Amino acid sequence: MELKKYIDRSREIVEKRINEYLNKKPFVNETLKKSMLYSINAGGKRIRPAFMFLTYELLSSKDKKNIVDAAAAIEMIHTYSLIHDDLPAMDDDDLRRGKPTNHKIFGEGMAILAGDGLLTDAFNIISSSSAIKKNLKARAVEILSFRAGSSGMVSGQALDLLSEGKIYGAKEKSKIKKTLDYIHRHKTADMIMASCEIGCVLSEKEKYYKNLSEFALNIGLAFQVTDDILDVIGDKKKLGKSGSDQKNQKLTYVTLFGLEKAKKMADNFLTKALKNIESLEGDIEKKKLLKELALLVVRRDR
Ligand code: GRG
Repeated sequence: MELKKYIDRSREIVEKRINEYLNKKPFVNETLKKSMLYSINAGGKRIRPAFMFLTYELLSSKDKKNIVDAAAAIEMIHTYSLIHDDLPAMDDDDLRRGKPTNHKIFGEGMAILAGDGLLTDAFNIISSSSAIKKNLKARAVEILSFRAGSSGMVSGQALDLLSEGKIYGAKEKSKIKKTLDYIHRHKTADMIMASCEIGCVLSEKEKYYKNLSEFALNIGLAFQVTDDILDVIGDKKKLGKSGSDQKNQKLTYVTLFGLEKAKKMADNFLTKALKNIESLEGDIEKKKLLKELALLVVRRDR
């Protein structure tokens, strides 16, 4: 199977499941529901569900549909993080996925609540899943809450916020690099790690957990360096966002090392990631697709 087809199919089943879940829920407030659905249906790449599904199908002979509630949960948390990231108190962006950001349409208060709703409902969709075994659901929730929480994605975002506009002296380069590594590791890589880790746990092949966790860490780092590069040289139309790193005086690999070195760094992370899964035994076709997806992370244009 071709990778594009695989991603399209993954996107289709995850979007269907989230819409079905939110449409079935009793909502007293239609505006809140509209605001949540607006960002869910704004057209994300759905890379995290694809990583989760491929990890699962590489290690298990079962179909990805069995874990759709877990993939939906990861995308709901990812979408919440983008809604909050775009708020005036954070990156203050007007465009996301080529459309006005959530707060531009629904106002700041409703955008905060839409994010809160998606974050909390993510844990509900997974813990109430009838398709996933009880003990595996508990493991998945443990991983997801750890990676998304205050030692995970939120801690990366917090350090990112604290580093904005800081002026560093020439001698501080190694300290800045450490700060930047921490930000990328948590703000971006943690959710990709959760995707592969949960895919592995649900396949019940925990012996590969470490390999997949390290693979996803390297992919996450490659993903964020590529994001920093695209923020500078990417086609804003294709990206669907305005590129706000410079405006926000963001600390990025490009501002710290320059474009060429940043590109080499992304390639190095990719090489490390591919090594992490070299020895994995499983479905050969899915392994090939997982490697292609890893490559797409650094070769993408949006
Ligand atoms: C707790 C108030 C509060 C906010 C938390 C944690 C957080 C907000 C934000 C972090 C989210 C963030 C901006 C991470 C960077 C990762 C990144 C490059 C996201 C873009 O991911 P893509 O390219 O997006 O996969 P699409 O639109 O394709 O889904």
